[in-house]
Amino acid sequence: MRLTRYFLPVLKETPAEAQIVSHRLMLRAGMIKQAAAGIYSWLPLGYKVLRRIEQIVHEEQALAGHLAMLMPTIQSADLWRESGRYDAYGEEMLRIKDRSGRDMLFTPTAEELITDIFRANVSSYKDLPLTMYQIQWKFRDEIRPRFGVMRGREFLMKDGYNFDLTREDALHAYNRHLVSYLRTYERMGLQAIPMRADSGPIGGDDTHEFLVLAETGESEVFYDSQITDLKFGDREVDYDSVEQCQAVLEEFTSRYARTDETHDEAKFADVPEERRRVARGIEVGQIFYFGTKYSDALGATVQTKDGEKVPVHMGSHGIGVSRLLGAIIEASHDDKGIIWPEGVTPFHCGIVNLKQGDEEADAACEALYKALTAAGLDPLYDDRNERAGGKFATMDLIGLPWRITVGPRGLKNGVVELTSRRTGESEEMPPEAAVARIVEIYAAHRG
Ligand code: 5CA
Repeated sequence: MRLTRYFLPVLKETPAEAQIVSHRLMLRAGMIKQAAAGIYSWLPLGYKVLRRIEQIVHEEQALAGHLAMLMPTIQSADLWRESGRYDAYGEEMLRIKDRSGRDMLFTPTAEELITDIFRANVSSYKDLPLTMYQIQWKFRDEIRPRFGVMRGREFLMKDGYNFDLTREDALHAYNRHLVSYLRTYERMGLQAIPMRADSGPIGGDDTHEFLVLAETGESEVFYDSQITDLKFGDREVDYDSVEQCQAVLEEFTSRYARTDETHDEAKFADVPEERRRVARGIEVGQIFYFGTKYSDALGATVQTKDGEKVPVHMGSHGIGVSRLLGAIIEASHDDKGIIWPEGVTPFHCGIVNLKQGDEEADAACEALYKALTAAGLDPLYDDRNERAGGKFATMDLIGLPWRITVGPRGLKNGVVELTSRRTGESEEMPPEAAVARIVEIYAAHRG
C-alpha cells in the first residue's frame, strides 16, 4: 500500500476522552472512530489488525477440529424465554421490536441459538463430539462502556460451543479449548494466563478466564509469579489425546492464579511470600463447562448406544476479538506509539523515502515495494512529500515492527537502513538483504 492512496487520519493531539494508552493510540493512529457510546467504526488500519486477529483465531480453531459457522445478530426472544434467560439477562440485553410487535434482541452470546440448531439436527451419539464456533458481533448494553474497544457495547467475539455425550468428553473439549487458546494468544505476541473465575450469567461450575497482565486492566488478579515463566512455545499437542490436553491444563492451572471473584486469601497464603503477586489484568477470553444447563432447558438430547435418550453435555468458549487490539497495545507500546507483534501487524514493514522526488530514491523504494510484495508480504510505502521527521513519527505511531529507510546518501554506498521498532536498532545493508531479512522474519510467523 502507498500511503498517498491510503486513509490514515492520524491525530496530532491526544484525544481528551481517552483515559488509557491503547484507546489514545487507536484514535491517534486512525484505527477507529467512535460512532456512539461504546460503538465504533473500524477504519482501514484498525480493520486490518482486526482481520489479522480473526485469521489467527480461525487457523487455531481449525487445528483443534472446530467448525466455523455464522449465526444472526438479531434473534427472536422466544428461544431465550425457553431457557429462562430472557428475563435473567436484565438491562444488558438490547431488546428490539419488529414491525409486527414481536420481541427480538441483539445477541449478547449464543448458547440458545446453537442449542436450537443442535436439537433440530442431531439425535444420535454417533454425531458427537461436535464443536462449532463463530466470530460475530455481540451487543451488551454495558452501564459504563469505556476504554475504547476494551469495554464496548458492540464488540466482536469468537464464541464456540461443544456438544458431547458425557461429562468426561465435555471436559476434554474444555481442556482442548484451553490448549488452543494458549496457542492463539501466544501467536498474537501475548501472554494470557488462565485463571479460575466466576461463571456469571453463562452459568456452570468450571470456568477459566484468560488474563493479560496490564496496569490498566479492569480485573484485580492474584497469582503465583512462577506462572509467568510458563510458555506454550512450539510444543506439539495432539488435540484428540485426552491425556495430552489434560497434562497441559494441569501444568497451566496448578499454580495459584485467580481473579478477585474467586480469590481465596487462605489458599493464597500457601504460596511462598516472595512469589505472591497482586496485579491487574485484561480478560481476553473465557472457557466454560456448564453440563446440561441449556440442553435440559431446550430439550437437546441424543440417543446412546443402548437406545437411551440423554441430554448433551455442553460448554462455551469465548475470545474477545475486538478487545484483543486494546490488550495487545496495552502490552506493547512506548511513548512514541504502538509496537505491533509480528503476528498481528497491519503491514509487515514500512518503507520510508527520505527524499521523495529524487529519481534514485524513488526507484529504490519502488523496487523494494515490488520485491516485498512479490514475496507475499504487505509493505506500507510512505511516498508522501513530507519531511523525514514527520514520516518517522507516523511510522512509530502506527507501530509497524520493521522499517526500511531509503535515502540518496545511503544509496550512493549501495545500502538502505533496516530498523526494528521494538529495539530501535538500525543496520545498514543492501536493499536485497533487507528484503531477505524481512522475508525470513515473517516465515517464522506464518500459521
Ligand atoms: N458465551 C460465552 C463464551 S462463548 C461468553 O459470552 N463469554 S464471555 O462473556 O466471557 O465473553 C467472552 C469474551 O468476550 C470475554 O472474555 C471478553 O474478552 C470479551 N468481552 C466481553 N464483554 C465485552 C465488552 N463489553 N467489550 C469487549 N469485549 C468483551
